[in-house]
Amino acid sequence: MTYRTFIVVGATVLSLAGFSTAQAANLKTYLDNKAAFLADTGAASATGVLPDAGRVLDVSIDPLGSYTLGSVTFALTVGSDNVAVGASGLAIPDWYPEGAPDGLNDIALGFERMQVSTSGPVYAFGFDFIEPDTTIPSWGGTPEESTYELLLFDGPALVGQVQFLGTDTPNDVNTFLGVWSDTAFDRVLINDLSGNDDDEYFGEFYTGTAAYVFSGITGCVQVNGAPLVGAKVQKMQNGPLQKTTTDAAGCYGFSAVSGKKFKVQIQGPVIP
Ligand SMILES: [Ca+2]
Ligand SMILES: [Ca+2]
Ligand SMILES: [Ca+2]
Ligand SMILES: [Ca+2]
Repeated sequence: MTYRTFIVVGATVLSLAGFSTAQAANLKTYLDNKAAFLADTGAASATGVLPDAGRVLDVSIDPLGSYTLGSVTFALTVGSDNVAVGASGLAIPDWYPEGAPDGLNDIALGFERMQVSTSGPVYAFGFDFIEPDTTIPSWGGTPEESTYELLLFDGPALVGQVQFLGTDTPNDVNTFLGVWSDTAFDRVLINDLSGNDDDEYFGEFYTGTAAYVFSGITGCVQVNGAPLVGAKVQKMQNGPLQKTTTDAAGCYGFSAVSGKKFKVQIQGPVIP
């Protein structure tokens, strides 16, 4: 391994042979802070108050089906099996004993994986959420800490991804997960990475169209088309050296960049 040096000026990256780079979305995440999300982003409810619609998506009936509520459309993805909005017509009278997350109807899934598309480009996306542990209903499966991943897409292009660790999300109380991006997106894949069908419940979804303004720098690195994962990255500028590593998508980020000229070094293999 050797250090290949990328000179970065503003958002322009001069890449070397064998390496390619891309600008990743700069993201700000919100966990258990809905008030700040709404205040910062200007987002509003996209779904409105959830209706009591019952099972709206079922892989055994129509794997390609969709369900539109307000300005968002829900669809199944690989690994999904069903989505219910409220419990009307289903054998179980209510999903969550407390009527959470908002005291009204909630959204429940078999395996917690689905796609949520927006009616146009958005920059802010979030939802009411509850992860039951001691309060899980009898039909909710065996509770465990479930880590959630949100993949933000602009059409076919993945523009950003965030994770909310199950150990970070508070249990048994109403909470909120949200993300604010400086890059527009129009659909989000929500994945419970545990692969467990233990229930988490969703409330209203919120979207906003004001872009996040980020003062730092991020980038993604590929080597011969594959993400460069776990590579050491350091940023040199006036002040202390900042270090990080690339994530599973080959992306890295530094905050608090002052001025426009700095140098980013990424450790990667020598390309023959
Ligand atoms: Ca869980
Ligand atoms: Ca949790
Ligand atoms: Ca789950
Ligand atoms: Ca479930």
